[in-house]
Amino acid sequence: MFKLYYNPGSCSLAAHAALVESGLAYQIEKIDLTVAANEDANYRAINPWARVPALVTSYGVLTENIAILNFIADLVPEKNLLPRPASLEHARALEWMALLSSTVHVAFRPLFRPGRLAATEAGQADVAAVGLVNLNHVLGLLDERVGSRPFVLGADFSLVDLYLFVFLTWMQRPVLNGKLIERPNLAAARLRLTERVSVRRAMTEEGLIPAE
Ligand SMILES: N[C@@H](CCC(=O)N[C@@H](CS)C(=O)NCC(=O)O)C(=O)O
Repeated sequence: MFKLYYNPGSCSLAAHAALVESGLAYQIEKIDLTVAANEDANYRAINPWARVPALVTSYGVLTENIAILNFIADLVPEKNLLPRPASLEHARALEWMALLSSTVHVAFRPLFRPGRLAATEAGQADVAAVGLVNLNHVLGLLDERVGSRPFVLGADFSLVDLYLFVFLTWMQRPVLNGKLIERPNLAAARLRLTERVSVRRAMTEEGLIPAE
């Protein structure tokens, strides 16, 4: 039985929906970032970096979405959640995940957490303004790259789609209301993925949408 530490709607949603896709048995425990529960000593004992997701497995604790998504996919190869290892397609999936983790995720930070990047109100406003220009640029590149394919990797669903979905939902957050340039491919991908059973179940379990 796996245990996933998550915060509702955070990047841990990708790992959560991946667990649903896998059919593996899991429990979830909320780490409420709005009250800094991630800073508690109890949680730091699980993940000293004080971040979600963290997945407790019988082998130990695993953090970082890229590692968790690959681990889950490897446990259920028959489900084809990621392309077969040692193929160009698998490398392409890793390329996507690295891009999402190291470029797309961090592009939201100046807007969501300007206080981490500047101490004064004026400084934070500046960080948010510059961050918004960069975020719009990054989302433009992402929109082009996602294109109109049914799924990120082409014809077939993969866990990369779940990871992408997180950032598509972040684009809807009130703090970004009216600030983002329209991105039709990303909007279409969000609508498609919102209908996926694993996504709906994970979102329901996190209290983001009502139970059906
Ligand atoms: N690269 C990490 C990022 C983890 C991360 O930054 N998680 C955020 C939520 S999306 C978090 O726990 N933030 C708490 C904090 O920064 O204090 C991953 O993809 O797992």
